[in-house]
Amino acid sequence: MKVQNYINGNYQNPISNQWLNNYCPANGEIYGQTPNSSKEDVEAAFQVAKTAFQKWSKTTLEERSKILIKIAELIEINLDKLAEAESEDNGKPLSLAKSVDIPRAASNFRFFGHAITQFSSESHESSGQNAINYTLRQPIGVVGCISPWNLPLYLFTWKIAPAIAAGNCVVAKPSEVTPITAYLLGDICTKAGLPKGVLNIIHGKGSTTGQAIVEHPDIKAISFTGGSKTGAQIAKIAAPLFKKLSLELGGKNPNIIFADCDYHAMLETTLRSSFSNQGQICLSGSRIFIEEALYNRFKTDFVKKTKALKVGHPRETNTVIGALVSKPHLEKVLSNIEIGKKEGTVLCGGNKITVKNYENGYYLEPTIIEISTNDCKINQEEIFGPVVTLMPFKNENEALELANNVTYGLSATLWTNNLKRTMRITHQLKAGMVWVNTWMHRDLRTPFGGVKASGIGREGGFEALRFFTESKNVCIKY
Ligand code: TXE
Repeated sequence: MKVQNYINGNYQNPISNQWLNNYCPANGEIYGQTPNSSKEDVEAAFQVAKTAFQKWSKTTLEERSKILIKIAELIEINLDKLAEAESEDNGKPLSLAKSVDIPRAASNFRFFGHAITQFSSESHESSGQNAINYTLRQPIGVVGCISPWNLPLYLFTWKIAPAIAAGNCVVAKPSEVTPITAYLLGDICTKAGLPKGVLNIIHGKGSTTGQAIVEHPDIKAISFTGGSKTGAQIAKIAAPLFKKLSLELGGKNPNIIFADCDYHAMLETTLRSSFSNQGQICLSGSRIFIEEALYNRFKTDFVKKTKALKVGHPRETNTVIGALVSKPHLEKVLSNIEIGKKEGTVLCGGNKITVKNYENGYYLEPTIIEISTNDCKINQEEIFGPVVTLMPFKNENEALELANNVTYGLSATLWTNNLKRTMRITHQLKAGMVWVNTWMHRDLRTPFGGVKASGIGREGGFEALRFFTESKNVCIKY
């Protein structure tokens, strides 16, 4: 499959005719090409977006809402095709793409299609001074959206939908590792009646295409999801250009388990929070801390259940763990496991798997490593694969210290039935999102984002609409 850029409602080749190979993680074969777009392509996209903005920013909220909801419907109609494309491109189980990734991409458009009709701004009467202030929230202009490979269409649309709902025009770049569903989205937007130039999808490497979007002086806001190092680099470029920035970066999330929790619900959910999507979710609970009294029971059951998880071709219906996204990523995860072998004890997994008929695919056993200190590389750096650590704790204070002692602060999960403890711990956890007795339970109205090295800014709900608008206070004396 040859991916093309989507500019002004048309598919086209990159101006420089530079291409990247696209690999299928399930079998390691090249199955297509993707543009490696240059500054010139980004400029072409910017120019049409700028023109489209004149009209799009003035459309009624109902009109925007209608188009966004139509895009959601077309994503749902094309669910099978999009899920198959996502699974082939990313290596994730087809069942996961069908039940999570693609439905969520549709929800993103439907949610922001509705949210924009409910978005309001403030008014402040200066009492006794005969003046009233009201806040105008106006679209920014042309904005940039850059997304990663782990949840390709899901995260791409999570940015694009609020950006266009708020009246902006967009230059968007999906990950060059997983470009296919973003490519297919262009056609869906055309069919839904999205005016030309409102959304432009440019493909290519981060260091070429992505950087050109960030460096563009007139793209005034960047919404980015990806690694913390990349986020830091983007922030460096954007700061002197005074761009608005939303950075959703990595995580090294603690999963704190107390002995008084609902054991079976915790065990099943912990399996998911550890290994869903091959552990390639920024919200994965990769550091598992267990109260001493429960430690041995949990360790035995968790290892047994993990060993039973079926690793296989993403299309097979009994596959729970598919292929990792790329060869370099598989190698990165394996090298972290090697470090883990020195820092702790591998309780299960740790090896590359050869799946019959797909010998060159990027398969890896789900891996559990037991550690005795939090101050080790595998508990401090994001691995972003099916690898978790186990460590016991003695009491609440120690659990909190272990959880917070890390440079990241995206999310945390707490398992307990003690209400007072819940309140104490949730207040003290240094994370942007905390789940209690659940994991990745999402409500699209809630703020999404992290603290510390996990980024700045919040996405989700009205937070996203605030990010994609500039507020202007108007003070009227009467
Ligand atoms: O991400 P990158 P990579 C973490 C995870 C992973 C590591 C590296 O630990 O192992 O990051 O993954 C674009 N200017 N996460 O290398 O490079 C890039 O093309 C502008 C966590 O794949 O950050 C892609 O579209 N853009 C994470 C996007 O940024 C640039 C999800 C993300 O790629 C750019 C993915 C630049 N200079 C990885 N360099 C999460 N939090 O969900 C790259 N890009």
